[in-house]
Amino acid sequence: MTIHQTQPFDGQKPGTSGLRKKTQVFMQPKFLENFIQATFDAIGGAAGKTLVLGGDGRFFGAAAAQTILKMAAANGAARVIVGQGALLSTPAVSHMIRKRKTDGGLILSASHNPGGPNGDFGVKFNMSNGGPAPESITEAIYERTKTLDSYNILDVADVDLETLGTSDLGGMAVEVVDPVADYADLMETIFDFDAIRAMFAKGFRMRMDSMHAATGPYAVEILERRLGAAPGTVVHAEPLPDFGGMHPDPNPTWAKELMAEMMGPNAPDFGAASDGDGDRNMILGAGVYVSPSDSLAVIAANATLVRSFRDGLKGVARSMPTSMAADRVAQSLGIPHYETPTGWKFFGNLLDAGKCSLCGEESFGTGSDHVREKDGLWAILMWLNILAVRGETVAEIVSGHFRKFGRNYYSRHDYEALPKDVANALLADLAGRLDTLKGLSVEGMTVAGADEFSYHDPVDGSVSNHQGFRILFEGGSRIVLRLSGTGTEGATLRVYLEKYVAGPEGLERDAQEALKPVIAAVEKIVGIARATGRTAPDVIS
Ligand code: G16
Repeated sequence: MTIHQTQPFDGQKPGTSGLRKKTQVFMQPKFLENFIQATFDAIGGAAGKTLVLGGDGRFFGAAAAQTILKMAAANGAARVIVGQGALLSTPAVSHMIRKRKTDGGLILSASHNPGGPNGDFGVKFNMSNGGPAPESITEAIYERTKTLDSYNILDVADVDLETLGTSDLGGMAVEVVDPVADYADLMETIFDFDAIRAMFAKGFRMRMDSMHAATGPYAVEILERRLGAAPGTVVHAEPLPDFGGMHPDPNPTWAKELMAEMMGPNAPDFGAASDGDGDRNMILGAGVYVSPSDSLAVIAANATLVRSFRDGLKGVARSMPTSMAADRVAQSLGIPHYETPTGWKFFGNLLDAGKCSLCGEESFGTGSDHVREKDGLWAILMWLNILAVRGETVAEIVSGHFRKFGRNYYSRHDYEALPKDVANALLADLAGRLDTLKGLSVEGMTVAGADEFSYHDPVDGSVSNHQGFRILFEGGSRIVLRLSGTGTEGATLRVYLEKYVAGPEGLERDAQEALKPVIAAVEKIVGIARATGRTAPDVIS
């Protein structure tokens, strides 16, 4: 074992989902090593532990995996279970941690951020429950990065990660596993594969865009091999280090090809996309886009049609900026609903405590208690199972949902790469005026209240402050503003817009059109153009 002297790097503070930086930043000598040593130290050392290791196949992932294996061995770890070729989707890591009862796992991914030498890279630590490390651990990691003066690593040749089986690395077992099999088997226990297979056999057509990222091999195995979808159903199926130049973010802006096909003539019955590490999903029907918030609500309303939820949901949780559509379903089902800060880690306690079994976020994340991460393919299979049982189209199911529950028109407007001081000043200005907003009349709406969201975890009592600004209007419309915790350039301002329409009239409008007064109210109350000089968002989802 070699002990290397080092010095702390600034800015190794994990964000919404692990540490994300430009790939070049991660590739600086000792940058990755420092963060990994700090992580091992923060969890009480790696000695004697069994960990899972994998990632989304992005540039620098394979090299980083080698470094981490040599560091785990030098720190005395007992075993590392690693996906073949260092590939494992985020939900597959979560499942592997739980199935093999390991002490945790490391995921090498910057999720939906672009990859490659000029893209982004990231590292995330997950706990023994399979879920992202909570704030207490990420804070401990960050504190340790500030004082670190050495790290441990073996000075040995690289490990063969292509051949399945177990080898020895300085006394530590390295177990190379098939990344897909266990996860695909888990899906078979949750869903009615026979019903979905029968639907495909009758000619049901689907397009799955894996965006040259982690889900490709999983989607081909599950959809084409096990469920009998037509060969070629999965496109961009091969994981590539730079995602083939694609931006693996499954939303209408970045999944352009899929959007064009699904909105065009002769569209398939069902369309879906996933992100870099396979935890996000986008759902489409022929001619219809289902927003993530609506998808969560539809899944909640139809969950009992799926075998694993036959006895009902324990509760539903959503992140605060996610639309309130799922709350309406929970209320009608008479089950609890929870509102958490942005970040899948906040769902962990609720799931572990059995308080809820379905969670979702506006940021294209949906999942359940089968793992402790959001799970793109799980959400896609949930929809396929519901479609197979109901025998209706996506458009019919969504329209029927709106007729029953009303519609929460919803959109997110992102302003990317703003100067940090400009973004901070804008929000500080709003914070200073929050108390004065109540009663304000704007665009024909009246402000019912405004606050900064704080979360009190009902399981462990922890409090998370400063989780975004909310401006609520009478009648259920809402504006939420917060800064992204996953960007790697400047500050990304996210503006979440919502307007509730009870129906039966006005349920089938274009979302941007329906939200016009809310969008105008943002400018009047917050003044984004005034403060930033930007007159339009960079991404609308
Ligand atoms: C991560 C988190 C999500 C969060 C999303 C966006 O997703 O796991 O909980 O909603 O980032 O966060 P932000 O708005 O702070 O950028 P992923 O898929 O990037 O790991």
